[in-house]
Order: sequence, then structure tokens, then C-alpha cells
Amino acid sequence: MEYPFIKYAPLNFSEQETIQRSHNFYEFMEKRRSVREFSDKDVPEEVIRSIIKTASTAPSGAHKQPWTFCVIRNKDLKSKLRALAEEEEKKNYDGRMSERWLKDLAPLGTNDIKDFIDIAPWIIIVMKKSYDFEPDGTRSTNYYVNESVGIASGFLIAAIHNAGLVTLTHTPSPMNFIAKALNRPEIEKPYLLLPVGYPSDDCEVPDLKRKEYEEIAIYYE
Ligand code: IYR
Repeated sequence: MEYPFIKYAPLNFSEQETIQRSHNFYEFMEKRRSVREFSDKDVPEEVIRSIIKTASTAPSGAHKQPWTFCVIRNKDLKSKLRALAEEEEKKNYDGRMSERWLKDLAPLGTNDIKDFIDIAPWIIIVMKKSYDFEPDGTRSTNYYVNESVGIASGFLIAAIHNAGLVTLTHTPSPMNFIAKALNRPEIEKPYLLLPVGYPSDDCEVPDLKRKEYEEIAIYYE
């Protein structure tokens, strides 16, 4: 693929605006929480479209955009995915996860019941494509696939929060059952399952604290 180069249109905020916007965005993102208790209140399809389009603005290795977003609202398919996810998670919680892992998860109150897959109006499955096919059928390579799809997922989560909705980065593992249930081609592997919707009225989240700035940033002279 050859691209002509075009002039980049800078946003040109004043320094004051830059400072203000960086504060405002932080304050807004700081309110995001992973939620496990969903309402069945519907969300327009238009919203799903724009959040996925936002995710797909993410940078990717050699601009290969190595992702597919599977969008599910069919109740039977959601129930099927929930049953399969719970089957795997039961094995995880009943022995596949180490004692230490279970101990680390205990304060978060997670378990093998994944009712949010049934309840949330939409499920988005982020798929990663380790390789691809050109329109002429020749095989092409993707690069930094985990990094690229991770960044796109971050954009997606931010877009969900921006719309006033909630999600959970659910990783029922192993996740092969999802590709099978959704009839996806061999080139795609499930990366994340995100329920998207509103929190339930009585939704609670653990009162966790985020690391202090001094713990996460190191400056060099
Ligand atoms: N996949 C399991 C377990 C789990 C693992 C981590 I690391 C979490 O932060 C939360 C859950 C589950 O979804 O329950």
C-alpha cells in the first residue's frame, strides 16, 4: 500500500488550554471503573458503531489494523457464550488458577458466575489477527499484534466511558471456545470480551486506590 503524504493539521491549543484539557481528561478518566453488575437497559446501535470506529483509530504496526470487533446482541448467542465462559471459569476457579492468583483476586470479589454476558445489551469480542490475506488471496504479515490490539482496546474502553457506559475487560480463558462459537476464521484469535451497557441501579465496585504519581513515573535529568 502506497500513501501520498498530506500536511498534518495540528489542533493548535494554547498552552493554557493544553493544561486545562490534560487536567479535565484525567479527571474524567479517573472516574472509570470496571463493572460486573449490569443493567439490561438498551444502548442504541449507533453508539456501538462510533465506539468501535474510535477503537479503530488506534495506531498499529505498519498500519495493518490487525483487529476485528464481533458485536453480539442476540440473546441465544449471549446465553451460549455465557455458558461456555462459565464452564471454563469454573475450571479456573476450581483448580487451574494458583493459590496466589486466587488470593490476589479475592479482594475484587470475582467468581465463575458471568451473568453480565446475558444481562448487558451488547457484547463486543475483540479479535486479534496475527496474519491476514490480501484481496488477491496472498498471505500478509501483521506486526506488534498484541500491542496494536491492546491499544485499540484501550481506545474502545475510553470511548465506552466517554459515552457514559460501562464495561469489563473479561478474559475467560482459554478463549478458543469464542472463535468456535462465532465461527471465526483461523486468522482471528479472541483477545478480550467486553460487555457494554449501563451499570445496574445497585451496582457496587471495590473501593480500590490507584498508584501515586511518584510510584509510576521516573524522571531523568
Ligand atoms: N478470567 C477470570 C479470572 C480473573 C483474572 C484476573 I488477572 C482478573 O483481574 C479478574 C478475573 C474471570 O474473569 O473471572
